Amino acid sequence: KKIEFEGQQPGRREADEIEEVVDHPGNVQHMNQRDEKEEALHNEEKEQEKPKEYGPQATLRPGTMGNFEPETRPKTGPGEMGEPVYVSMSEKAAADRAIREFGFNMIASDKIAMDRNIPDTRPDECKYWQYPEKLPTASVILVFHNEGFSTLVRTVHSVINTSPPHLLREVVMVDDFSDKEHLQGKLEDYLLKNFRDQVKLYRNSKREGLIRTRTLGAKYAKGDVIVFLDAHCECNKNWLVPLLARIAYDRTIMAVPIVDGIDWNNFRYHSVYGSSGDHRGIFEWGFLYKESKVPDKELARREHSSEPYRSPTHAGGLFAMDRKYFFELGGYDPGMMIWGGENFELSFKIWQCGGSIEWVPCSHVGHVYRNHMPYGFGNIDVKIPVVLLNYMRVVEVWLDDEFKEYFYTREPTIRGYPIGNISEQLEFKKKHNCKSFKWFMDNIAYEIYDRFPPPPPNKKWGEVKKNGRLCWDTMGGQVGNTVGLSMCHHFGGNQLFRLNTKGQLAVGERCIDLSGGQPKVIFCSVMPTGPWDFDESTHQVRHKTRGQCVQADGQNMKLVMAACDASLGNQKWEINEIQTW
Ligand code: LR7
Ligand code: MN
Repeated sequence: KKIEFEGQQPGRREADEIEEVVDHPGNVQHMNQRDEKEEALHNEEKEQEKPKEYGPQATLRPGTMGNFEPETRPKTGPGEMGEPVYVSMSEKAAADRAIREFGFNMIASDKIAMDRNIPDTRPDECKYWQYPEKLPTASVILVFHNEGFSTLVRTVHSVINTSPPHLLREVVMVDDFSDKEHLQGKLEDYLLKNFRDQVKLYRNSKREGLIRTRTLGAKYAKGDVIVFLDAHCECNKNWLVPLLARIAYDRTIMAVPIVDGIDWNNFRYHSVYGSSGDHRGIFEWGFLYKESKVPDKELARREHSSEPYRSPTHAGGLFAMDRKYFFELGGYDPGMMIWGGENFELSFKIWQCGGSIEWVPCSHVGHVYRNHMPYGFGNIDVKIPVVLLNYMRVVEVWLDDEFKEYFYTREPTIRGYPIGNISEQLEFKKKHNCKSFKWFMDNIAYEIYDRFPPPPPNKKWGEVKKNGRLCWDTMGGQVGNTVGLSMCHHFGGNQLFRLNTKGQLAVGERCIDLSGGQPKVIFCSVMPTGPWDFDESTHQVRHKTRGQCVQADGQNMKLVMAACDASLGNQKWEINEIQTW
């Protein structure tokens, strides 16, 4: 059985979050409606920091143009100006096949020109920033595994069309052991014919995963700055220069473009948050990546809304960094595998060891969010989800003990799993006198305290079962689902319930409370939910404010609420801790 790891499939990482914001192309959570007032209060308590100026190299001069703003030649054709492209009825079957194979509708992509125009999603002000003439050169690195042809190659065209030639040293492509026919000779011929030596193609001789492959790409690169992009991106006007300008100003800045959305089905290009960005990267305690509104305190450091702002973390795929600085930090932890968590490793390392991360509103790049992750992770001998292994390495190296505990409260089944050697990482941290995670939380990622309050310890956790074989199950875990009964699978996931000392009942990052008289999946709120209680002597699960107990409706594989009666067999539950490895 394939273990579906809650929320972690790429492009789907926030799919269950859609309820919070309907029109969200990027599947990234919006949290701007949450308690702004509480946040303002919190910020007032923090001492005001001195604003750091945008940098002596850049000035805003209304009426003049920026550095690389070639005129857009209007074109007609499918997908021009980022318009959606639809397939015909007769193409539908092929489109469905492509979606299964690549996570994108390649039939739609194939209709779109390699050099299509996309709408300029930047704030207007961006046209008037003057950037320095002398900037570091960039190597743009694209790592790929079994990507579709036109989406991959369109990324290359787009990078080259939108970058000033004297600043783009090269495009470095690294094939992570793809086995698709169209990525073999056909790709080589295409690159050679269209780009000659401007694009360099390297191939791994075994599957390395995106994390190690990126480090390899950085080793091959010759530019002063490395810029990573996913292999399905389209770059917007003058995206590169504002990133390089930040690194020229301070080489320990990781500069991150604002990520626009490109639809996996019709390739519509659109901005996710509006032009000025105004969201930044954070996380919850299970390390699901989240984006939320930039705190006012951070915005107040700037003079113009088109200026960069600091962010605790980044999504992972798109950023620019001084190449030597990347290696001074040790690159990515080579013990991390295939996919996931590397964004946190690099973010924490940068912040805690003296650097910073900035999101740059004048740099916009579109990314195709997949419908699902189409590839497997190859043959690796890991008994917990690979992503969790990666998180554990990050947690064990970069978090202080109190914060580590929040992670294991959220993921209790993996405690103690052997994660391999991390002595080099710990050594690095010591040698470079890196700051504590608490410093990072208090000074950089402080909104997380309000957004995702540290979880109280678990009082009881595990499968909730009856007769040894029927288990409570959130049936996919989406908010609004009623909790039902299904055969126990012992993999945790949607059958893993946690009752904490405050009486909250949680599954993954979600909570369970009564709604319409039934136990349902809800968004955990800062307000206490439940409270629930487990009676160790009668084995009943009680909702304390309702005064009712959870009862099995075995016929219908449902849970119902009923008057508590300890003599009833269908109100007796076992809660057993499980180890998934
Ligand atoms: O084994 C692999 N080897 C690879 O070379 C698996 C993937 N890859 C390549 C792949 O072809 C692609 O070019 O690595 C790149 C990223 O893989 P995706 O596109 O499948 O990942 P994603 O976009 O779903 O996931 C996000 O999280 C990942 C966690 O490890 C990476 O950091 C991705 O770069 C990251 N993508 C973004 O940040 C895009 C924008 C925001 C979002 C969400
Ligand atoms: Mn991607």
